[in-house]
Amino acid sequence: MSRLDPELRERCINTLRFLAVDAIEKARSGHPGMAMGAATAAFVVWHDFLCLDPARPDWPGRDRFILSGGHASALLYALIHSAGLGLGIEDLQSFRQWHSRTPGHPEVGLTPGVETTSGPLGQGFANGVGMGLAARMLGARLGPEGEALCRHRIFALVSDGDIQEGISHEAASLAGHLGLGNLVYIYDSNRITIEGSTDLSMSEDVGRRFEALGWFVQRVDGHDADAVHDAVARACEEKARPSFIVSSSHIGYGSPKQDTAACHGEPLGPAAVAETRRALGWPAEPFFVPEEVRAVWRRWAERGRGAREQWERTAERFAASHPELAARLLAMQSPELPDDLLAELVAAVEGKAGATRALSGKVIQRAAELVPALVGGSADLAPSTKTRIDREGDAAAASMGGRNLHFGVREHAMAAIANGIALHGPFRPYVGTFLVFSDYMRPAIRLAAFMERPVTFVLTHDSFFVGEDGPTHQPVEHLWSLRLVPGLAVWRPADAVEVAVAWAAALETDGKPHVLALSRQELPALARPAGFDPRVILRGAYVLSEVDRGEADVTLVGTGSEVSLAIDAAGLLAGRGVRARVVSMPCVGAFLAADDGYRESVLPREVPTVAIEAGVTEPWRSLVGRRGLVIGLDTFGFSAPAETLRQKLGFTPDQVAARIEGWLAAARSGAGPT
Ligand SMILES: Cc1ncc(C[n+]2csc(CCOP(=O)(O)OP(=O)(O)O)c2C)c(N)n1
Ligand SMILES: [Mg+2]
Repeated sequence: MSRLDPELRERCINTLRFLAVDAIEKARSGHPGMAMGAATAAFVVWHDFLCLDPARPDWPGRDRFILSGGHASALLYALIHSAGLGLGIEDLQSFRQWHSRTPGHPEVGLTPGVETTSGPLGQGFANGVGMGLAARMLGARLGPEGEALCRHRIFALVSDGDIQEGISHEAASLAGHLGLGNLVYIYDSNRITIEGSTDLSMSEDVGRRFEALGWFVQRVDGHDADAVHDAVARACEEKARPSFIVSSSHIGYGSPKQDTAACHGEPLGPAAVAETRRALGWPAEPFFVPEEVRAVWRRWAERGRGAREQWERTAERFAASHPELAARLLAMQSPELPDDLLAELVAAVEGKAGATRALSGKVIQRAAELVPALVGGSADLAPSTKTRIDREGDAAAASMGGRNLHFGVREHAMAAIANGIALHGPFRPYVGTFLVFSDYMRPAIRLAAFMERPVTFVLTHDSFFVGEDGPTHQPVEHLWSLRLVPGLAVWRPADAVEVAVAWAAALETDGKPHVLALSRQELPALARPAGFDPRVILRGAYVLSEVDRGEADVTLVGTGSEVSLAIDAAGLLAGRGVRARVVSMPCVGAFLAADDGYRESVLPREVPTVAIEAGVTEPWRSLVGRRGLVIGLDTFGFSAPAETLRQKLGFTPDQVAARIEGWLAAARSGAGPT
């Protein structure tokens, strides 16, 4: 914590401002307004408080800084450059260009010093809550001495848009409830958004709202660096509540466009830039960094290095005095899993029939024993999603040692908080709700995929077989809609063995989120050939029952609850002289990624193919071909008992067999598909 001489400090702040402005001018694209208005607060947070070691940007004890209003990325890149975290001037000069490390919005993994991918407003806010939660949970596991290793803070700079988005309300409510005193959020309240003044759409007192949510709230002039410093210092002192600093600022500070939406999202233009330089007394040379400013940041980096070294000494002492706890910490930090994880999980449930949600619940118990980093919870649905770790307690304000999280009915925030937990490490989070409500989490699921974070989304009640709750609770388009997200593995297991393999895939794959779509209704345990290797399931699809090559009339592909239906229909077809192979396809994406030879062995081109899944049909065309048959549901569902729906919607073995028979006959007569 060290305050600079005011004149030098102003030069540091203006350096950030103009680096951002110049990057945006050169790119002819970007958002100068917030970058200029929030530069003071951002500088004070970084220089006076943020503890980082530029030589070790992944040091686990570092403070985290989140720019939730990711559109102000130029400001973050200017900070990262100044702080020596690994961006050169040439990176700032290629802002927003092809393959640059300075993309339009910050992307974690691409740019050193970027802690999360932000831009979809509100997400970064909620990620920070997940990071704060992870730090507290880790601290609680290390005992009073080890806890000192987890005292880092989560700083976030959030904008009007972040504050307006509902996800921030959810996340703030949970953070207040949990008393996450390690959060220090600065709200850049410039009262301008894209369409103009926030008066157009918002009239509440945001500070009072956060007070009501249990936050420690302060209000400052965001251009008074001393006031910002004092507020952040008080926020850092506050241990029991998250902190929220309403920092009133002027968007586009110092420019002729100050206080107007005109400077929100486009370059100022050369004339306005020149005028701003005159107004703030800044030299004309673009990308100018005064030597004394560089020296300030060098001293800052030294402080960070010292702090990191001290942390490492503490960690060593801790390891010596508490080898067991330290070993536990280490076990969590290295993503090492037991070699036989998959076999262990399979053994936990093999041969059992049941709803796949319930089988998943059993797998979770075993996984929790084998993977200490596994933590999870649901949006108030654990009794339905079966996501509770039975022998473990809760993570709550009073004690963060438990492994069960209660997110409340807050799916948006839950998913983004899980992303934050995964970003922070060392935990492997999972979250649960009904598949139909994945829509409430979709932005965060998408970001988990984009950020390549191993979050597991346990989504139960995966079809119209939900029954009486009716169409509002019956997913139809959701499976395919999730399969369309690049980099997201969507599993819909059919029985106990597939559930176990899906969980193993989720836990064994480090850089990928997984969806497990699970049934509410009971399903039988599938019969498999003797010597069947469950690892085959990892290929996404496999043959469950074969017919001699050249003899097959049709291949039936099922997923989840429709695999046993396919088997029953195949049995009926056999009685009518139709030889059907049956394929289970729990993960379409994994199957599509398999080699051609394997795919051909599972779905031979010359055999007509039928896909059966209780959901929309059209996307299955990519697998069954234009002339293939898809048995699914292209309307919303209905409120009625599941068995009635099975009949009415054509999902009995009889109905399925009859449709396939008719379709094959039509094909033979030339009237239909071949
Ligand atoms: C979820 C989401 N909706 C919309 C946008 C598009 N958008 C970018 S910035 C912004 C609002 C700008 O207001 P504010 O957050 O106050 O930023 P400032 O104008 O002060 O820079 C919007 C609507 C977005 N990035 N994310
Ligand atoms: Mg604003």
